Amino acid sequence: MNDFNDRLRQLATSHRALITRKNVKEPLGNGIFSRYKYPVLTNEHVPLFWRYDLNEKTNPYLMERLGVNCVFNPGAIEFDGKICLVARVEGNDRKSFFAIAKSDNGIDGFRFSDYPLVIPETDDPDINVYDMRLTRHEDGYIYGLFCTERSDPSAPAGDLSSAVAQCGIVRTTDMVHWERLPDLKTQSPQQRNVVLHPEFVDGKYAFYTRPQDGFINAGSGGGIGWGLSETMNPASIGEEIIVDDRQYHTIKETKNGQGAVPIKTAAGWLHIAHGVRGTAAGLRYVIYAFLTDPQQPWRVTHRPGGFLIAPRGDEYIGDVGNVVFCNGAVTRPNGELIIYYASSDTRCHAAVTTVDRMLDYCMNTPEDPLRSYACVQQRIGLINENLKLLRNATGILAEIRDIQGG
Ligand code: M1P
Repeated sequence: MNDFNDRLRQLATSHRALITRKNVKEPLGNGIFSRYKYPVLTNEHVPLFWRYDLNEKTNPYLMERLGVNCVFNPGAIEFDGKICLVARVEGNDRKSFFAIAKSDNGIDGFRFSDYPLVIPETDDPDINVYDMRLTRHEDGYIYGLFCTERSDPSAPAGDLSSAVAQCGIVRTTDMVHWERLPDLKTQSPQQRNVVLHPEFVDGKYAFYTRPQDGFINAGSGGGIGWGLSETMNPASIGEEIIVDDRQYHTIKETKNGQGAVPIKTAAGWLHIAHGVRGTAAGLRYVIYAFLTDPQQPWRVTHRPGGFLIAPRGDEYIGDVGNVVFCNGAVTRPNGELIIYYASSDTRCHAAVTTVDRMLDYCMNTPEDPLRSYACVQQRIGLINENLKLLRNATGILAEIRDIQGG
């Protein structure tokens, strides 16, 4: 066998092993959700024929010709009995595009379709597109709202980094053909993390927005916003109100954004979002949850304090470290909820829970009391109740008391 064929065989063997690897649920978890051991999608899941020229004549060294740097921030939806992730695939050239990967169970066996998604451009071509949220709307379409990024025309000469982010919109009925609609119009100079609510509100399309002054900085803006549009083609929001503001010395001090499409439950809309704060090592992105009123989805009813998911272990490492980010979740008919999240802008993971557990989490986890002293009081309340229970306990509860020598 020549070198080319030998290398080809090795590539095929390791790719097959990766795609068919069974995922493993972590043994104990925190009672709220369970992580899975392996990422569900990585750059190595991308088909070999997207990356290599497989013709020995034109690629005798069997080099990667169009490498893929990372696969992250997937939108998620169940379609035709499969869990579909529309992932942000970033080539070695830094441009992102969308590609769909499907799995039967949503935790392993994801395979990309043969081609990436073709997202038509508007008259003002996108330079970069990313982070699609997939909403199955009651009007019958599946909408994909994503970030479209273009260079900032008002940037001073020589500034090749300033950009304008806005919300691009596509829709489909088959997850194959995507119709591009005009970008969402709002009064904010920048928009990212825009999500379409799945139901009409007052007969209008409803959007979660994230108004902000700059490309990176929220400035005087920030917070998860809310606005209505009469139509989707075009979609245009006048006034935006803030549903969930950022707040001093919290996990969402710097900025926050709606993540997955909110999930309708008996107790209200379940939201999974991200919060960002500054640290000496740069920004830290975590995932948090909250609940809004069933009839008034813009009104928060429950705010469990702190983060739901923060980076752990290898998740800290990647192109943009200390980041977990969610823009897709899927509920299954058995009540299971799979939260898809990416770590450090590099790879995609699944965290599995149920809607019931998440409601318990949202409704019974105390709010962030916002001051250290108040946090201590909050914790003393929990300790007091537990010690009362442990005082005359037997069995495993007694064992827990005895571990502390009490
Ligand atoms: O790099 C972290 C994340 O940064 C952005 O999120 P936000 O708009 O809240 O700052 C997005 O570009 C996201 O894709 C990225 O994961």
